[in-house]
Amino acid sequence: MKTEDIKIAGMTCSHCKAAVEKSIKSLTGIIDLKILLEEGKAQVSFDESKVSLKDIRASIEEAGYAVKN
Ligand SMILES: [Cu+2]
Repeated sequence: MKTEDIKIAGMTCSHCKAAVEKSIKSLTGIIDLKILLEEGKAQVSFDESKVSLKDIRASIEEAGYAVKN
């Protein structure tokens, strides 16, 4: 298992938070997810054999938000 902090631009309200959450959680292999709205980041724990950081970044972008790292 790996845990990464991903910085996300453009999340301004609970709706944004929910959209990002839903998108990341739709991936297989996500073990734990915390979205910190005020800090503009997501703390994601995932199974590296099932999903990559690249996939997670892509899912955030699909939800309409930019990944900063
Ligand atoms: Cu919003």
